[in-house]
Amino acid sequence: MRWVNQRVRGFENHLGLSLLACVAAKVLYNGDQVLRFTCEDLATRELLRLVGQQHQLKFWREPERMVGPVDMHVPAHKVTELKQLLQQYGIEYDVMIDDVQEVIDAQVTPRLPQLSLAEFDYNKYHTFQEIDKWVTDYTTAHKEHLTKMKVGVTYQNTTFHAVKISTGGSMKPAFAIDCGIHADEWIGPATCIHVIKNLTQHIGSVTNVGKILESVDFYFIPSANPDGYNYTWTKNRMWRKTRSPTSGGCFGVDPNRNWDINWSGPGASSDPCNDDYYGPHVWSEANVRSQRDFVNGIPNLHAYIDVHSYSQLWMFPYSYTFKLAEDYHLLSTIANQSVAAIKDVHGKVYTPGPISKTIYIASGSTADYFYVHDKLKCVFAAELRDTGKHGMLLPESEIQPTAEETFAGLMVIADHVMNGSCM
Ligand code: 0X9
Ligand code: ZN
Repeated sequence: MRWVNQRVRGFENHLGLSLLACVAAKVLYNGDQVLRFTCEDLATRELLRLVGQQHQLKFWREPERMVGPVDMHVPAHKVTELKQLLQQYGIEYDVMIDDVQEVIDAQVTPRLPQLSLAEFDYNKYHTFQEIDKWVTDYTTAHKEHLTKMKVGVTYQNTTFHAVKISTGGSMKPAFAIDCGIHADEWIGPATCIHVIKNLTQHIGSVTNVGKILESVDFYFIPSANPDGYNYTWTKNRMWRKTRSPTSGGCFGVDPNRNWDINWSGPGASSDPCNDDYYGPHVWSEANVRSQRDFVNGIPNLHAYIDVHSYSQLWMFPYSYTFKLAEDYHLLSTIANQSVAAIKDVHGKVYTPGPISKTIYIASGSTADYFYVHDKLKCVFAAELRDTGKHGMLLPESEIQPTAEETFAGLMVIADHVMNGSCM
């Protein structure tokens, strides 16, 4: 389970919204550290879970995960005490990030707003305003093949958009991709933008991607949680959820726990202050409803991928249960081919497998909804770079290589859509 950001919660509870707007302070992470635990035994993991719960710490990689290390975010004022405690228990760790705020500050190099195509630097992270303007300008510049489509509105009444790429014709199979449903996973939107550009540049080319574009329509939602994403730019870089007010003074619902597939089941939290909060009711989040309706309206949809970070995983349903998907063999074959294609680009190793067994059980998630409700055969959920050196705070220099390898992984899925395996 994820955490409750104690400082943010206290801050918002006690000051109230109006005053909060006046002070407009940013949450700072000076001196906070991320500790990595590599031991894989269950007893240590359980102990870490309890320590985290007791001290209300956020895990960047949770002890509940099926495989891999545990990464724990320790606020500056708890670093000394916690390290002493770990020493007492004899639990070894490495300091993965020495000062979280330093890494946050290093992620965005100072620059002017980029609100035109001429100004847009693809190797930077962008605000929602810049992303949405890019969507408008880029689709206009390539209007023969690209269309800007309204997905819907958010709780804060922000309209967000999708990009459709089509070389024409009708009843082509479609492949839909969303990025950025979790606000703090900045590499998602940046990757979606790169992939749209890369695909557009391949239109008409005598390559396999050119061929795919002749027979498959693509739909991208580059920034699926604009309220939360805006908040990561203005107030709290580590914000994950939406921004709707909930009971108890905490804000936001995990938009990847709010879908009508085993909603409120295992791997989701009933605590409105928890990062995995499933919401006051199913479909409580406006952006999630918008995404559902938009995707359900895509004609002839054959494949879907929900793009997250970090951990380098290429997964598929189920997420809410350990039960194997009915299309396990197909999904596993495609995922294996995707990770091989990804590795060929920059040598990065991504792990394929069912979501529940590769990461953890999560109920009410995007991927399961489209797999079960829309009966799509080819549904995936990816976790992009890295494996924890920077985590969510991936440097700008890694945007392009991450996008390139993701492109290769996505083209494997698109190839299967083209060849009819996902029908
Ligand atoms: O917990 C999540 O929602 C995902 N991991 S993350 O670190 N990005 O938060 C895992 C769930 C995978 N995605 C879907 N089930 N769609
Ligand atoms: Zn995520």
